[in-house]
Amino acid sequence: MWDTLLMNACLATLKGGAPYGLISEGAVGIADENIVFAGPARDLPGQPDALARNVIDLDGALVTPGLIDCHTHLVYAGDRAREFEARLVGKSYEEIAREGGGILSTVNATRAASEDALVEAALPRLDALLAEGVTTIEIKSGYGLDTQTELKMLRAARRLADERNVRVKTTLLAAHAVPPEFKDRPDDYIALVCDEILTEAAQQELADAVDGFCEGIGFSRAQIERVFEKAVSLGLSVKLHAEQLSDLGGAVMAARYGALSADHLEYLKPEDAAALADAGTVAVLLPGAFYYLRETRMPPMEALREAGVPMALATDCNPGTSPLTSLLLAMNMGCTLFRMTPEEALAGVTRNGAKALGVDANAGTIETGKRADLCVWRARHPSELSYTIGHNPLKMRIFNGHL
Ligand code: DI6
Ligand code: FE
Repeated sequence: MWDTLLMNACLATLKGGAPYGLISEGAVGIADENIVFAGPARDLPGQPDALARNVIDLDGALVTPGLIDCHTHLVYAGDRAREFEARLVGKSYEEIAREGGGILSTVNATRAASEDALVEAALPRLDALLAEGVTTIEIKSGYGLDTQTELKMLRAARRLADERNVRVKTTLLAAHAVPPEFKDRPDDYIALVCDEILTEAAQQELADAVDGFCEGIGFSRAQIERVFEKAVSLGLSVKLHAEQLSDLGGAVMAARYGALSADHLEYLKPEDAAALADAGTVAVLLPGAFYYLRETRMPPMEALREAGVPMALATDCNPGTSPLTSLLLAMNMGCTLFRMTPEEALAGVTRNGAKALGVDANAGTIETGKRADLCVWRARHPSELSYTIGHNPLKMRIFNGHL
């Protein structure tokens, strides 16, 4: 006997040839934590009541994979509301960063906070995401910039998975900014990242991947390559904040390292999309940051599409450039600001989000054998998820087979 059988569902499986992998009059069977049947109800191997202990009639409601937010900086202390004010009277994000505000102001607050305080501060943000159906989230460090605080952030991120029903993937982003102690000595800081922070994080199994900020106000391509070399030698996958504010060729370099993803990409040259496609590197688009910084240059969407680069969408939830805790709003922004189709937006927070985290064997589509992470929506068609603003149609969230 299966545990649960969802009947009379409109399934957006995100798999197969039909748009959204749509199956109307669909059914999903769940046993333990896994999907054991997904398809048209007429293909069920028996009568519903004989198949499962708990049969639920969804009356045609939409079912999607559980949502995946594959790029967040969810764990941090403090806020940057005053910086928001400063930007509104004319200061740029880069100016604020160069004056020691920006990322470094969050670094000060995060260093001063206890691990418990970081968990407490992150929980309301996490809860907002879960309320919209997120079942897997990536969380980066990067506001510690010293060994102790980077590890504290990663431990806090891991603890969130004990506090709530959610899968957490952690990413070490020690190469986010140059800390004040290393002012004007970025290469010495990169040495600390490689020789100590990365090694410790790997040894304590606190990081699932390694990220960097390749940017004028971050690190050069050569500096990030040193971090990637070390990460690869420790068996960790890599990803990169690339081409957000300028083109330093970070995405192509990341692709050379077989990166899971290259993120932002507003300044990516159209001809560089092919390198991402060849490496299977996912383009993670972050319209929240684009919106919040009032950027005007769009990622090269047509080139990404033509090259066949898988596109994911995420909140980039962070205190400076994207204080956004709604993945549904990110989907709408992906459509309105980046001209994604609602189908691309949904694939971006499911199938391709899973690929960006290297968890596509277990998540991201509704398929037999995958974990039963599912959302049931008060909606009839998947385009509705991208269509509304500020409306949360989530009806039921199923995590690891549990309703
Ligand atoms: N790019 C971003 O958008 C965030 N980090 C990064 O490398 C911003 C982080 C912040 O401003 O706190
Ligand atoms: Fe980011």
